[in-house]
Amino acid sequence: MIRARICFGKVVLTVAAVGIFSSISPAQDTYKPAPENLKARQEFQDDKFGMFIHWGVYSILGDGEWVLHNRKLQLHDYERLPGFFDPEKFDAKAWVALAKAAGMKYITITSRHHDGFAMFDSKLSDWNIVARTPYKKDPLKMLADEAHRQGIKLFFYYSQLDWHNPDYYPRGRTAWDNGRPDKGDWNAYIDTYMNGQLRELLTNYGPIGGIWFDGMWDKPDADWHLAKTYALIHQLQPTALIIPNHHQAPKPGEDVQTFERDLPGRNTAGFNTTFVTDQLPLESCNTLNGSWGFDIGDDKYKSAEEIEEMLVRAAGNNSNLLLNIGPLPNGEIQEEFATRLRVVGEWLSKYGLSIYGTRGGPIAPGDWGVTTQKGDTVYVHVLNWKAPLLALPPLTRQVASAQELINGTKVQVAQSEHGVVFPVPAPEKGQSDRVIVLTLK
Ligand code: FHN
Repeated sequence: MIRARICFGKVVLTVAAVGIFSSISPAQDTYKPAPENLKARQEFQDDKFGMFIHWGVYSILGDGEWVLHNRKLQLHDYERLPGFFDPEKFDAKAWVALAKAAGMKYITITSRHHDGFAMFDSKLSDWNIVARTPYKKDPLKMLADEAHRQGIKLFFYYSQLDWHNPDYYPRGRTAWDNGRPDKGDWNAYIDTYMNGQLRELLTNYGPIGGIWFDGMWDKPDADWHLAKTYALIHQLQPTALIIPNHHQAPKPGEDVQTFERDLPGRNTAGFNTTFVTDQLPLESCNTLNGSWGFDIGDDKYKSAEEIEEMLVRAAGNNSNLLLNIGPLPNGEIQEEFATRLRVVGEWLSKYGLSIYGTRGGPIAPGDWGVTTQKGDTVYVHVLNWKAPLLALPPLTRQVASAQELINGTKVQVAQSEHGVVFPVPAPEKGQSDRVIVLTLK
C-alpha cells in the first residue's frame, strides 16, 4: 500500500556531493584504531554507566518515537509538529547535572531519530529544530557546551534510517503508509545528506564521545557505504567511537558492540545477535520505564534497585549500561525519572568502586550474581542468593583477604581446588547488591 503523494519540497540540499569527502580513504578493511581511539575505548569501558535520551518532535504526541509509523500518519500532517515544538523548559545545565547526580559518565542523545528531524542546526535540510520550530535554538549545542563545562562525555545517536528524506529510497521494512514518494537517490542520501550531517555533528559541537548509529536493520542488505562514513568519523575525530546498533556482529571500523534491551550474548528482545566480540567494549541499552521517547501512558518505571541490578549485571558481563529516559516535549525530565536516578547515584557513591573502571570478573555470571575485577581486586556481587553461605567455582589465584565492601567487615574465605566458599551477610531491606571484596595474592 504505497501512497504516491509527494510532500518533500522542503528538503534542501546545500552541500555538493563532489569534493567534500575527497580526502577520505575508504580503506576501513585495514582499519587500525588510532592510539587515541584505543584510549577512548578504555575510558568508555571505565565509565560503565550512561544516560540515553530520546527526544524529538514526536515527544509532543506522547506516543513514543515510532508514532509516525505506528499511527500511519501522513508526512504532511507530521510536518505540522515542529510548528508547536517549543521546549521553553529545556535546561542543558539541569540535564547534565541530573546525569552526573545519577553517577552517569556520558550522555547519548538522539540528534535525529527515524523521522529524520534534526534536533540540531543543520544546513543540509531545513527539517531541523532551528529552521522549523518557534524555539529556533539548537539544544545539542547547549548540551555539548554544558557537557564540556561539567566534564561529561556527549555522544550523538544518529538514525541512518530516515522516514522523511525522499532520497532514503528504496524504502526498507518500515513506514510504508505515510505518503512517502516512490523514487529517490540512495547514494545522494548517504554520501551527501547523511555524511554531510555527520560532518556537522563532528565539527560544530567540540569533541564528542562518538556516534551511536541506529536503523541499518531497516535495510540489512543495502549498501550503506559504511567504509566511507566510518572513515569520515575517524578522520574528523579519532577519539569519537562508532557504536552501531545494527544487531549484527561488529564490522570493520566499529569501536563498540551494543545490545538492545539485552545483556551481551542474550537475545530475549528478539533482535540481538548472540555473537559477542572479545575485541571491543560492550554496551547494553535499556529503558527506565518501557519506552524510549516520551509515552504518556507508560508508568512501568523500574525501581532504583532494579536499575542498580541492571547496572551490576551489565558490569559483570563486561558491559556498560546505557539507561534511557524520554524527556517531556517542554524540555523537562519528569520527576519519576529524576528521583530514581538520584537514588541510583547515591547508591553508586557507596558502591561505585566495584563498578567504575572494572571489567567482567573471573567467575561466570549467574542468577546468583556476578563478579567484576580491577587489578588484584575481585568484587563478588551477590544479587540473588538467600542461603548464608555462597560457594563459587575455583579461582586461579589465592585469596589474600576478603571483606564486605559496605562496612569493611572481614569475611572468612575457605578456598580449595573445589572452589571458594564464604558467608554472605543477610540483605538489608531494599538492598540490591551485597558486595564481597576479594584481594588476590
Ligand atoms: O527503533 C529504535 C528505537 O526507537 C530506539 O531508538 C532503540 C534504541 O536502542 N533502537 C531502535 C530499534 O533497534
